[in-house]
Amino acid sequence: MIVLHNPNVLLHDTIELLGAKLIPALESPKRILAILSTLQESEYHVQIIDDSEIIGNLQDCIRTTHDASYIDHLQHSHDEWVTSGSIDQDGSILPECFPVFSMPHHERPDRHEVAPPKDMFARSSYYAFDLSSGIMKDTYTSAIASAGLAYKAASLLSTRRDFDDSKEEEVADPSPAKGQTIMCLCRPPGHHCDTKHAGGYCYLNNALICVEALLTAGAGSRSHVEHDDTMVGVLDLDFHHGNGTQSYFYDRKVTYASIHGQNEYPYYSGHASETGRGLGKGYNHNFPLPSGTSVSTYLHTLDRALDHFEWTRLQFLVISLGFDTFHLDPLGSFKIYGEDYAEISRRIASRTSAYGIRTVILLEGGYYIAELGLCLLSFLRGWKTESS
Ligand code: SP5
Ligand code: ZN
Repeated sequence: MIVLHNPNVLLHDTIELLGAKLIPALESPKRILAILSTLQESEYHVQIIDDSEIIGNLQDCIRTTHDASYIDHLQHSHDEWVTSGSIDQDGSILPECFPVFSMPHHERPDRHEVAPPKDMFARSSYYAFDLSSGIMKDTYTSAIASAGLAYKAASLLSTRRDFDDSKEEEVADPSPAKGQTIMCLCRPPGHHCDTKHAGGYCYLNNALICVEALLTAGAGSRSHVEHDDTMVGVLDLDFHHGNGTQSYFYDRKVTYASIHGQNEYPYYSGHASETGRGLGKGYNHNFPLPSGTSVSTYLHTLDRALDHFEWTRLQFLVISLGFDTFHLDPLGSFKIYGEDYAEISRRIASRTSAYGIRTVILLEGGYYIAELGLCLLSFLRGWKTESS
């Protein structure tokens, strides 16, 4: 298991409206600092990634997963607000007026066809869906660094030479023993944002970027492998449903399975009846669980979720991993304890190692900072007992 970090992820530090209070966002740099300090005392080495050497390819990949005008908004809106005197350099932009239309249904424009408003203040809500995605001066830099970790992991795993110096390279079926795993200490997280809306502390969807990078590399580097969506799957274990990831793959054969709090944020998605559409019908699997869910129910549900992946076709698994399922998390309501993450991890790794699946783990949420590092370490250790 390799752990990747980029110090630029620490720069983004903003505010949110939570429970009618405008507060420093719970999704803060302290989360990663806490994880790094726990890992420093552990047997795990953290590899520092500099995104300058991958930036061109990363930006191409981000343009396939996100709208160009949205990326431009993330990159330049803060400067624009500062230049016009609307905000201080150390301030954060929050949305103002969401595009909800006051006309009968048949006259209502499609949400995706509405042009961005000319008004600078209005654009902040055109490109967001809630008030927990403030934009400060370094938001774009951190979002790129976070996405860069996901992209780097994908390129390391698809260049099998980096890990495997045996002659396996030309063999069609990877040896089960060669399933490699990379954990990315991503921040900001990604699974709530879609192609053009920030929200839920997310700006660029790291899982989408990782999957697209894996699909492109898988198709490009090994000619006998078709660009086939079924070779990649996403398992989402954050407490909140990954609405952005689900919507992106909804009509594609990329398997998406999510276990999350029922009737919780982001409120309008995550129902078990959402199973995919068109080509993607049957590839989307939601497992909403009630408040107070214990680890035994959770593990039983995890086994059911894992049954939905076509393990013999799959080559890569991307895990959106949130520790907001922890019993003390301020945004979660499950009863999962630190040591339980080792068992959760072990159950996943027993499948990925049996089938030689290369895995990328992306950090999503988790806000109980005092034990965040221990939760993650427990997950890493559980993985190790199963995979090596
Ligand atoms: C990546 C991730 O975990 N994002 C989660 C963002 C959730 N933000 C909104 C949570 C709303 C909870 N409402 C309770 C308010 C009163 N305490
Ligand atoms: Zn979450």
